[in-house]
Parts: sequence; structure tokens; C-alpha cells
Amino acid sequence: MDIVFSEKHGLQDGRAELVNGELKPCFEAPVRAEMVRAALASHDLGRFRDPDPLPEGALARIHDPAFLAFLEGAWDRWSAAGRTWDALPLNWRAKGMRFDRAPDSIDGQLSHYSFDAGTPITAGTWAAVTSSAAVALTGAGLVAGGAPVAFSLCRPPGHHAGTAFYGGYCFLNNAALAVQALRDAGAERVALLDVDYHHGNGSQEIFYGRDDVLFVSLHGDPMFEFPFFLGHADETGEGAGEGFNLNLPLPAGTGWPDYRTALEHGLARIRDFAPDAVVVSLGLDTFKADPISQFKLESESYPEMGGLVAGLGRPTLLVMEGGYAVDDLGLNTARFVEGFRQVVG
Ligand code: SP5
Ligand code: ZN
Repeated sequence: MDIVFSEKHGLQDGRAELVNGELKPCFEAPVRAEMVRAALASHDLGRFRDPDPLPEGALARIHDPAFLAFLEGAWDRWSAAGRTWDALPLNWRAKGMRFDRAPDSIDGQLSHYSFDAGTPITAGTWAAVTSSAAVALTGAGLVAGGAPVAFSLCRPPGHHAGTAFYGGYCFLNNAALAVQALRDAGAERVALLDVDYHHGNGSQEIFYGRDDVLFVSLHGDPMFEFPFFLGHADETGEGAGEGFNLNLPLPAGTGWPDYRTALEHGLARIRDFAPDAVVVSLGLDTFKADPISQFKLESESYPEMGGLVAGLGRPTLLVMEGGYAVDDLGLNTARFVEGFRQVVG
């Protein structure tokens, strides 16, 4: 198995996020990817390779060009305004305020394009997020080229980022870019399975109207958990996409037996869809010791999870998303991959 990885992830190293009313060190930190890299290497789970350069126009297959231009230029505009800490927004729209006019100041545009105060833009953000996207697209190319499985060790993560918004530690939607690349390479139907603890609101928004991409997400119920405003079971798709979005929200405290039951339900829907390829948004923040999450999965749950996903028997790209229990993150990721590879070499 090829493991695609770029050192440039380290260029995203935010100073602080707003959590529990305090500015705290970012949970989404470079050490995460280093722990995963070390564990995949020490468990001898594959060959590491660098990403290929980002193809011209690849990001615009998913993201709005004005949003991309904003992300690329945001840090320079922020620092030109004399700010020294990371760029964070202060306020967002509420009902009755306007979506149709984008403000033109840097502060207004941070508010316009974001949905939380947990996702700082830094001097290195654009370089890091474009390298993370390249990691995903290179993995998609390997799977499109016939690999039964590949691992894209993306960082920053991507599943909260939508067509024209960022948040939830995500800027560009790596998994969605990979799905689209697989479609563009000839796969007629692609399933996107999201096992990150949080609902993949960006992925859902991107594919909500489409019947060529099935989105299945297991996550903390938005009645209690971030991102709060999407991820309910009654969101089933719209227009041509009706029936091609499956949300499986789960209560706080969910452990492996109930998680497995929901996962098997999601996997049955994917089998029924008969995809030519599968992309997995692989978050390990379902772990019991995750500092921001409320599920109770054990390290022993992950090989079983990997085996169940591999049982789909489809070419599969694993895309790294969340997971913040850094001491266990590498081992849990390696265990997922080991379980997967016991089924698919
Ligand atoms: C990719 C990914 O996993 N993004 C997650 C973003 C979550 N950000 C909000 C975190 C809120 C934490 N609140 C609970 C704190 C408990 N001490
Ligand atoms: Zn998450």
C-alpha cells in the first residue's frame, strides 16, 4: 500500500482556537500527522511517497474560485492590516442577515467564508492546505490506476470544508477532491464514507444534489455536537441527489457495539449503491480518550472497523481526517489499516 505524505502539513501550526470560552492551543496540530506517520512506518504498513504537484484547475472542480482566491490571499491581507496573531473571524450571519453580498474587507471576508472560530489562517495555511489536497489527489490517482487501497495522510483535514466555506479545522475538502478525481478518471459511482466523529457537513453540502456520489456519515448527533446545524437523519439529499445522502447520528457515549450496528447499516447502503470506488473520511476522534469527543471506541475497535470497510471489496482511498488523542492516534490509525489489510492485501 502506498502512503502519500507531505512534510508541508507542518506549515499549518495555528496558535489558538476558541474552546469552552478560552483561547486554547489548537487541537489540530502538526504532532497529529507525525504520530500517524511514525505508527504507519513502525507497523510497516506501506511505502511512503510524496504527492504529485497539484494539477491546474483541480481545486476548482469542487471549490468556488472566489473562495480559493480568498484563502490564498487571506494571510497577506491580515498581516498587512497589522495583525500579528492568526486570522480568526469574530461574527457570523444569523436569520435576517444577508448571504448575497460578500463584504470586501479582510475581517468581513473571514466572517463571510468561515463558520467557526476554531480554524485559524496562518502564514503557512495556503501552502499546507494545497499540499494536503495534493496528498488526497495523488492517492485518488493511485486508486484510479488500479491500486486496491491507498492511504492519503492528509493534514489539515477537510470534511468540514464546503464549496465556499471553511471551518472545523478544515479549509479544502480533501476527500471531496479525491471523489471528484475518481469520477473524472472514469468511476461512474463513488461512495464517500465518513467515520470521523463529527458530521462531514462540507462533504454533504458538496454532493447533496448528486446521484453519482453517495455520502454516508456516522457522527455525534448534531443535537449535541459540533457542527450542530447539519447531520440529522432527515437530510437525505435533494433533486437528483434525493436518497444519496445517509446520516447516522449517534448519541454521546456510543461504544463499539452500537457503532458497529450503525456502520453495518451504512455499509449495506454502500453495497446497494455498487460504487466503482470508495473514499473513506478516516477520523479517529471516535476514540474514548479523544479530548473533544464523546464516543467510547477502544483501540481494539479499529481493526474490526477497518475489516468491515474492506469487506466492501471496492478500490478504496483512505483519507485522514480528525483525531486528537495524539498519544493513541498513530496506533489507532495503524490498527484500522491493519484490519483493512487483513481483508485486502
Ligand atoms: C476534522 C475535525 O475533526 N474537526 C473537528 C472540529 C471540532 N471543533 C470544535 C471543538 C469543540 C470542542 N468542544 C468540546 C470541548 C470539550 N472539552
Ligand atoms: Zn472530527
